[in-house]
Amino acid sequence: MGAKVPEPRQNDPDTLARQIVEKMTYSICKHPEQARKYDWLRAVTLVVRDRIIDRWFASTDRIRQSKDKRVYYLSMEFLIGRLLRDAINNLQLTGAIREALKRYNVELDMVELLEPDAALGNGGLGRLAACFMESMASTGVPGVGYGIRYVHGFFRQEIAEGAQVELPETWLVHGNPWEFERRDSTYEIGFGGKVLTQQEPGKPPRHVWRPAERVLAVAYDTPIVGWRGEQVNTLRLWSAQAVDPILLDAFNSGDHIGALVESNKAEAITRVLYPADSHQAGQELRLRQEYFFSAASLQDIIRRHLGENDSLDNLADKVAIQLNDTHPAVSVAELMRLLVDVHGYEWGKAWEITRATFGYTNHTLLPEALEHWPINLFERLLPRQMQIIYQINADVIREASQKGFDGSQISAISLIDEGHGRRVRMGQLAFVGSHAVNGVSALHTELMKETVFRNLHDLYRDRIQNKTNGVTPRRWLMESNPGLTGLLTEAIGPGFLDDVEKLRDADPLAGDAGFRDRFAAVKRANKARLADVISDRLAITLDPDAIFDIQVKRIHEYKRQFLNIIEAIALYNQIRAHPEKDWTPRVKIFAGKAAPSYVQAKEIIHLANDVARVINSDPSVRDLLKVVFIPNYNVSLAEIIMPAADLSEQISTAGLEASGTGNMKFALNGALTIGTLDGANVEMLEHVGEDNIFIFGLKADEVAQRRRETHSGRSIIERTPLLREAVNAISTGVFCPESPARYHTLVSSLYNNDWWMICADFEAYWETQRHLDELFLRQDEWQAKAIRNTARMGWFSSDRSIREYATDIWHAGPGKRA
Ligand code: 26W
Repeated sequence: MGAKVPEPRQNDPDTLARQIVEKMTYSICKHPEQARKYDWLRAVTLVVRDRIIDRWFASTDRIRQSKDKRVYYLSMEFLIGRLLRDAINNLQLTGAIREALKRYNVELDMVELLEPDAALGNGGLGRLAACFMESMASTGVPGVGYGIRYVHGFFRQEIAEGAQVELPETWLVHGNPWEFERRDSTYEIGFGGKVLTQQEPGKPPRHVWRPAERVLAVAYDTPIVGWRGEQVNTLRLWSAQAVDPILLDAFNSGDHIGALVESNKAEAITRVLYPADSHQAGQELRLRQEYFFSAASLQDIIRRHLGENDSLDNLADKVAIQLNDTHPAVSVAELMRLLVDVHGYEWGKAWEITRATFGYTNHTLLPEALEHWPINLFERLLPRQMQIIYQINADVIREASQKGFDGSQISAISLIDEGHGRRVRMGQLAFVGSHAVNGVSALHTELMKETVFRNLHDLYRDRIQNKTNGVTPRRWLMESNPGLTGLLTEAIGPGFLDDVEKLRDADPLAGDAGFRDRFAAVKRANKARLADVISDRLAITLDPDAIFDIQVKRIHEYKRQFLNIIEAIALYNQIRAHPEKDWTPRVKIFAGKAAPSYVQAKEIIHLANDVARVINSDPSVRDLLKVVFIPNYNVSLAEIIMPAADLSEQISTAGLEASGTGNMKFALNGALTIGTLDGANVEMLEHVGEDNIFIFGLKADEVAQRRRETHSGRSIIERTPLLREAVNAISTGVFCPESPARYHTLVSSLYNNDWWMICADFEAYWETQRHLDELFLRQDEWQAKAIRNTARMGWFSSDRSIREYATDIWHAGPGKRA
């Protein structure tokens, strides 16, 4: 029976003000006069939440009654950030709540900033999942996100004497008003034990897994509000709990600590997010996390399906499951186990259902980031799933040999890597278990076909397709840049709020001097806002009229923050050597976290801070150059940074950045891009046009070629004075006189193999930067290009990405009603 849809609540400031005070009184138990700022946050959140709940019920009912196909997005990470502003914006309550709070002398912006970030992700992959959740709700796709409710999200970064220090993150300490615990959606998850095989004559053997350990998965639901509140979807995160919270026998015999061992072990599964996005951790706990959330999600999906359907025969008609990288890939084996062992399906039929249900998105080609698990660990933890993987593998290998694949091709296809102490290859498992496999930009998808999945692509020619990433324009334009949103609304009308591709209407305004001035004024205000944040946090004063040249993202060698720092040093040297020249004032801003175990990445952070200290305190620079490293980069900081950039650094070694999404956020907010032909930069070039983006350096095939030729940086350093002087300055301790050998390893990597092509690309990068210096002095031209970037970035909305997934992979969503 459908719940009655409640009367819409009044959204005028009077009603909102009254309700906020009501919450303050009866839910928080404070008199408004005694209320502290966190009480206001809570009261406003509760008022907004009530409105969301009404719509959430309505959406859930509508989807259930329509019997439409549902989409389940399985992801180890959801980097959602704050939710209040997103909810208020999408419900279009911003003005009314601001007004309501003013009556109590409270600023909405202040209140919004008190909310902790939900940092349940590392970087690109997790943030993409968050944009996709918002876009599914906004485009009317009935989507549920499944993930892990980490008690500690991504670590907090501090910089102490220039170096990264990791501190635990504790987003849940003050409670989380956005989540609802669902005790009635609790499942048992098994680990270890053995597999019993029952053989009846004339029948295939039956397998029963008897796990040695059991853990409970408890659901926590968070509403995800779509644009204009028309649909509210669910993000369901799993939390681990012990089946027996206290071992009574142990407790009664006086072993009070021992009585808690089991619950500690169980709860450890969802305690902390692994902070590495480039190296496989390879730890047992990580595999436990992966299986835990996959198995819980599948049980939940099947239970819901069987509540509405007679059998699992039509699972793939009603359910699409997207695997966000290989982290949930064990789901392929688990669904096979559920279908065959638990629901009695014949193997071939089960495989057909499984493949038709899953889709797999690949987000990286870096060999060190591809997941593979030692067979003995896998077998010990998941014995039945291991048997199933062997059987899937046998089928795949048989098919390949029948099609004439040779030994080396078959060993590349195999789900088992025989080379490195026998391992399960999760990429191969996800690939063969899915009907569609996608890359996240056009270039990345082509490289997938040529590299990691070359042989599987030969075997299954139609399986790989491209789905270029996108970002949600609600968070990354409307909410983070209200100034620009207001200006655009005045200039081209509000149509772009519903269809961001209508930003195109602003394109001709690049030729309108008045509009250029207003566009520049918005940018300047955003730069001043960022300068204030930097002044508060770091006591560094910035000139908002300098070029704000920004690189914010995870710190990784392939992303080449090191190249950017070397260029800063070369510029520093030139400014001092040629004080007579007309240098364009520039501020180089960095932010990002390094994986705690990634030594080189941490050295790069240290170097950025060392260089900043020396340059910023050198009077001979006369403020023509400043270098800033902002600690603790996260979603909320990104919301302040993206609108404040003149220049966006997207300078990865070509062929290595799968897509990038920061590149899109910057350009949407009117930054010009300096970048390589990598990831989605390639498509950004096609959309904004070559006059409006600044591409330099080796292309992906040239990088691959040079690597085959054992290219070295030494000869380039020796013949390039600018580079040589900069590198010498680092290696002689100019930036760290207290410890001159600090960057020895970093520098020798340049001389030896220059694996990341920093030396190879230095000159092209330097020249492009100097060209940009000149361009910035011609503000009319610069602003015209910036406007064209904003106007032409509409295609990079995650609404477009989601519509493509819905049409080509999921066969679900509006227009695809079953
Ligand atoms: C197993 C350790 C591990 C953890 C996370 C390996 C790899 C990952 C992620 C796949 C890394 C990641 O976030 N990749 C990024 O995904 C973004 C969204 O598609 C892309 O825009 C980035 O280019 C890509 O680096």
